[in-house]
Amino acid sequence: MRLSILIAAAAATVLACAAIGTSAYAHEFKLGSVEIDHPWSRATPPGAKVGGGYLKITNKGTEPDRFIGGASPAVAKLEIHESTTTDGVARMRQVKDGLVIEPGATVDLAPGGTHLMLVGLTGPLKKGEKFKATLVFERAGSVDVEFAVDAMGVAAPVHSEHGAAE
Ligand SMILES: [Cu+2]
Repeated sequence: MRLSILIAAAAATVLACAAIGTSAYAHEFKLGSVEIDHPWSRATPPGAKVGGGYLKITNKGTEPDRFIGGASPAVAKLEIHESTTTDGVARMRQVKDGLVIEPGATVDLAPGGTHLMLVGLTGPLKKGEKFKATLVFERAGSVDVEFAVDAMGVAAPVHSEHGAAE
């Protein structure tokens, strides 16, 4: 069981490397029936201790999976956060049980909504840089991805392979 997860993770890494090889931002990762599109983040001001991580996760399988978190050398902790607005006050809270992704569903972690919280940045995130992270799913296992850092404050990823000449 553990070995098969390792093999799957290795295969996913190779796939991801092949994708990165074709274009700086051809940016998609796959692990079993889970597809991860565009992990990205925003540049942070000097001294900032937190940042946001954004991505789309699609479950192409026939069973629900659960995104339970991850880790990155760029931060002390990666937490899944949910944004809510109560009485006009925006708050975030940690999603401790993870996010269920139903078969065929895509979960969009984006600014202003559910997101990954990068807690305890080891240094500022700079536009144009990338950082590695491992994302963990209950069924699919662990997948290594790279987050691309976009400009400070952008609402959506500027980089995209969609619409690029191929
Ligand atoms: Cu948050």
